[in-house]
Amino acid sequence: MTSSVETPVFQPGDYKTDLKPVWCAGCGDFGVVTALYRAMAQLQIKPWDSVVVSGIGCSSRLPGYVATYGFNSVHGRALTMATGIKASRPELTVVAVGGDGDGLAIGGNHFLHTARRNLDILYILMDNEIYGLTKGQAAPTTPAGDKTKSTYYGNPEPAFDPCELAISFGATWVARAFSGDLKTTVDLMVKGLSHHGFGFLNIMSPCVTWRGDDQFKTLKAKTRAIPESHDKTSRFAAMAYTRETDVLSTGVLYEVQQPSLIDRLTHLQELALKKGPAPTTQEIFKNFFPPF
Ligand SMILES: Cc1ncc(C[n+]2csc(CCOP(=O)(O)OP(=O)(O)O)c2C)c(N)n1
Ligand code: SF4
Ligand SMILES: [Mg+2]
Repeated sequence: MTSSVETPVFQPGDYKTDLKPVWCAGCGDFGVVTALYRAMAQLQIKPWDSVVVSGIGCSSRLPGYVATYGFNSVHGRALTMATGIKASRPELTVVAVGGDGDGLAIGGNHFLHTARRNLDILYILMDNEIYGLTKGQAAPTTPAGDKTKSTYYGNPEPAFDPCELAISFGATWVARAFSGDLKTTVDLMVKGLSHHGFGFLNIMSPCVTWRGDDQFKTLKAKTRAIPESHDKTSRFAAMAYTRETDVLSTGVLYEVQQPSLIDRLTHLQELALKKGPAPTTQEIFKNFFPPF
């Protein structure tokens, strides 16, 4: 007899909501949400024990399509919401999602600080190199020289690589995918969801409306798997993959084990408890500040 433990309870379709995505036909974000259903089913994540949170943008609509708890919050604040949720309910699986504009422009500051805190959150960035929802303005990942709705004569600003930023600021798991390659995207989501600490998955996800069909074709032609021989624990080796121009290397760039913020806070709490009750405000003032 097969025990119920061996039988998967959740199928990918169980994570779908009744909402029909309003994304344009051919939008890369369809691949991202499909991959998330499959990854969650592979890990048998309980919908009632997980939260998917976002900011604002086409990509940020994703929580509405996933049958977990979810929150489509304020522009650029996906990670602040995720931080609050994880800090107050560490037992939950917390996934933050959104676009390059949301996470790297208005939300850039929060990206850095969430990475350095190493909270146990998976952040999935749907990078289409444009502000899709607001009709095609240049974003921090729009290549220099590209003509967009806001850069008619070509983008004068240099782009940056989000993975480079994540590694620099202390993310402990950093990977890159292409939403047109479903198998690799699912595999990376499973790994990212299983990682302890802040995981960052940058998914190149074409915007067919504001970047045209060429973006899909170009990304597909550039995509290569990171070789097995890559030393994922080396920052130096990982950084080399963030400086590529003609190639888009997909896979895990960087992976190390570090205590998360919750681990560090728990440790401090244990230390404080060992030393007896927490000091009163008067005691703190007496010991640390000059008399007043
Ligand atoms: C405070 C604030 N500023 C600006 C906006 C307008 N706005 C909404 S989404 C967006 C950019 C979306 O781009 P991105 O995050 O890349 O998502 P995409 O639509 O490309 O998936 C902007 C500027 C807003 N909603 N709130
Ligand atoms: S505008 Fe672009 S990012 Fe937005 S739904 Fe359409 S294809 Fe996707
Ligand atoms: Mg975008």
